[in-house]
Amino acid sequence: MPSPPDPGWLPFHPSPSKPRFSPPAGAVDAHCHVFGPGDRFPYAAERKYTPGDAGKDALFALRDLLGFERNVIVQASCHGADNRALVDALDAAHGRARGVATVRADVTDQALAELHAAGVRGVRFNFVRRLVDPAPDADHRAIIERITALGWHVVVYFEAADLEARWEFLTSLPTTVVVDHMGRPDVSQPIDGPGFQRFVRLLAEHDHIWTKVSCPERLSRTGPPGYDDVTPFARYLVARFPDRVLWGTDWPHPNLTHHMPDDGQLVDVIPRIAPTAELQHQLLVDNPMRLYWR
Ligand code: 0GY
Repeated sequence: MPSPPDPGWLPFHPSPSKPRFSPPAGAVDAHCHVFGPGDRFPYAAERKYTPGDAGKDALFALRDLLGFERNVIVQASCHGADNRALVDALDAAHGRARGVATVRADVTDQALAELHAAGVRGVRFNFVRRLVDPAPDADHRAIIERITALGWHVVVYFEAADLEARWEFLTSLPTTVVVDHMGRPDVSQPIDGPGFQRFVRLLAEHDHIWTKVSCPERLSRTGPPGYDDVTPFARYLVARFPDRVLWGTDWPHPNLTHHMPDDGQLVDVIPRIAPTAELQHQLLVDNPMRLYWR
């Protein structure tokens, strides 16, 4: 029997609006997930939350509604290192999706080759303790040794408070490193304050480090529809690092407790953080294509 979602779990928006902003042809939603369905792809025993199912068909319908052409599907912690739901979605996307997997240090070469054939182009290291018990860095380094030959990169998720402790690790990696959700800044603090500027320095001094200017719904205190307190942070990063930023919906938005975003409204934030057609094209097409469809 699949487990029911956690009490109070917020399901994804049942009828997102059609955005007013039309993404450029070939746009990529570079951060989204698939969950289950749990009766076919059971959630991991070591998971810290049980989501409601959010399968590939709903994801692809959302992609089409929002005017995107491609997805990058990121393995979420609730599936642990069992990437079967991810691979199933990649297969069904017929080349219109790539994946970021979670693997353990003892993953076999054959398993990596199969993930690559399915469309996986990176691994995710999650350091958020609410979501996982982080693996030791020795494990991360062992995984990196295995994936560099495949041309993969690393996606990392951490809280702003952990940046200092992770600095040496992140800056020493030989691959491209993509930091999820702008390193989760405290947006009640000023942009030119020490917290956010430490993150800016990480990118300014290390051009192998990229970031996703995603997830205003997780970071905002002012909330929808405009997420006005988050947009200046994202706009700053897009202006400063236009060739190292990615954007994603974060559908189906796990672990939100206050509101569930309308994904159409999230897309309408894009022209406010990337105000010119050129910046929009870099953010939504050129950068993700360079990283995932080479
Ligand atoms: C996200 C954010 C979250 C969850 C996960 O792997 C995950 O379970 O990343 C979160 O709860 O902040 O990017 O989906």
